[in-house]
Amino acid sequence: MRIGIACYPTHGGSGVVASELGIDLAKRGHEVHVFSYALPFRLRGFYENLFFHEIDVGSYPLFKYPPWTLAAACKMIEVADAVKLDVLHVHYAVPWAVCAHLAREVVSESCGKLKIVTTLHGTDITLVGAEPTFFKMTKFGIERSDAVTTVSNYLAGETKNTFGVTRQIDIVYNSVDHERFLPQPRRCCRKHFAPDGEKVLMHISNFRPVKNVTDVVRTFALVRKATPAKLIMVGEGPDLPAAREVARELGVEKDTHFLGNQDSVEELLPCADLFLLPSQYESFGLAALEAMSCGVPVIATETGGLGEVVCPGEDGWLCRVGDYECMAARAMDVLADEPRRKEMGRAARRKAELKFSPGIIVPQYENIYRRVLNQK
Ligand code: GMT
Repeated sequence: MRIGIACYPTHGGSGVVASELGIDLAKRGHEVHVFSYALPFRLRGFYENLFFHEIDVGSYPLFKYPPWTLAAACKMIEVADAVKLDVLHVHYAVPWAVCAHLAREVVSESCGKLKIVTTLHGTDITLVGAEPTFFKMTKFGIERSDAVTTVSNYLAGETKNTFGVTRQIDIVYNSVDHERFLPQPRRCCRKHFAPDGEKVLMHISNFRPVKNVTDVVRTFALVRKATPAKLIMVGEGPDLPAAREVARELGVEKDTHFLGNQDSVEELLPCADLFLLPSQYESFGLAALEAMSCGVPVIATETGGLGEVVCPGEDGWLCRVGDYECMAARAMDVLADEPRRKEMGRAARRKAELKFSPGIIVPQYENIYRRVLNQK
């Protein structure tokens, strides 16, 4: 098939899912065309059958706000016409689903009817799309797509409740490349961050308020009181200064490493003993899954779709949102019993391989593409 994929290029789950899917589809022999306004960071490198189309808005004195969504639709039209795209798979409803719809309306007859698949990732439904400004546009995008997928059962329910849609929604979980996200550290980062054998806790996110990053630091400060430990914070975003401030207030700044954005988190994750994800809301929790694939147990919050990823007592623990004391207590229990921690890590790894591998997830998308192509 000739498949277009549109996504955000920045450090965020939807762009990662879209990029990894594009690579996997190209490896499986499909011709893949990726649309974004910059090269998504997980797409760096050369892949046969995979093409990148940059959306360039240009500038004009009249435009205070250059119309990048129109530019996106124009790029989709240009490529769909040129290569005869079969399917356009957009990731994150706002504004991609509407851009795709516009492109389909304009695309020449010669292309046939371009099919649109929209994957909803989370805040496109719970925050951005639910906001009055975008509500009707988001609903329109969902209703006009030929297929809609969500990344968890939870998000499918939220979509139906929030937008009152009754259409079929397919649930396709996030996947992880378990051959790249491995339990063995490839570089000796553990020694670098924890030279005296301290325990290592890690968090990765884009530090938006929904990620509740200050609770990572609060959890760590309690753990640090009980045992020598280091915290590695990966990512950047609006709440980074607040996280630094809490680390300073609680006296753990010397034991906390803020690494900023990192492209190859698979090199860092295996150095961790535990992964912390105290989100206020999480539709799936791709970062947790990537940690699990590296054999790292996860302490997260009981919110959104995280319960579909982490099984309490088996490969991690879940606590109520905001209950960092619970997270710290769970973390200390796990860290105090190394054989048990390792067993949880093995269970996490097994789950990543058996339930969330690309070999299981990618064919689910292929089946959806085939289904929409066969629809009248
Ligand atoms: O925050 C978002 O909703 C956007 C998205 C992103 O681009 O960062 O993250 C979401 O999509 C991921 C991939 O499907 C999910 O694993 C994340 O749980 C989800 N984030 C949230 O729901 C907060």
